[in-house]
Amino acid sequence: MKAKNKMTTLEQKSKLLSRWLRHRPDAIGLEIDKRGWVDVAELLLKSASAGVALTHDELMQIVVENDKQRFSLSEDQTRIRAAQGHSVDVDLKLPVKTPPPVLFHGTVQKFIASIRRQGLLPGTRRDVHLSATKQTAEVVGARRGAAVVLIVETHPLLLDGHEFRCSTNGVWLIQHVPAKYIRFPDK
Ligand code: HQG
Repeated sequence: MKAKNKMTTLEQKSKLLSRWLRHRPDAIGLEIDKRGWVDVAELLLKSASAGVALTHDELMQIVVENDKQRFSLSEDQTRIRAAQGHSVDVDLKLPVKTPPPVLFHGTVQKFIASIRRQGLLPGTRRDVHLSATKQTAEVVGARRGAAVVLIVETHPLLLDGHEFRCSTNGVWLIQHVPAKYIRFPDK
């Protein structure tokens, strides 16, 4: 890591932040609390120790300019957390929220047979991620190949007691979407 230090761009630092705050705080010995918060001063120190020179100004720039607003600061700005996408065991305590009638999930064809059997599962993350717009779901799916967009009607899920939460950056989160609630594209 040290040798690459000079090459670490802001975008690379932002990706490292996602990794540390969502998946691998242990990679640089960071303490993450149950709500996903990490102390900003500790983050800067541990990042430097790991060979990634991240200044306070750079961190603030990443938080403000991140294309998906992936990071949130505490009110007093002393702590930072990822807005969603965690695989580490955290509970962000996001309030339950009523979603719009239809949400979207972007995926790829190779997962469809399994999703038809098991519904949408969170995999390694804490929650299944759903998008408010078809366009966003297309972008999410396209990370893995030709996007397939599934439609989730939320009303029947709400009637059956399923809970939705919405991250501060607008990603809809749910524990599981059984297959019967999913509309698959016609084939
Ligand atoms: C699939 C990015 C087989 C699911 C994005 C997806 C998003 C199943 C993959 C955020 C399945 C999980 C999350 C089942 C679900 N059988 N495959 N039963 N149920 N899948 O990355 O939703 O840039 O954990 O369709 O923009 O792709 O990181 O979730 O393809 O908002 O901020 O299993 O990550 O945001 O993949 O993406 P992921 P996702 P960031």
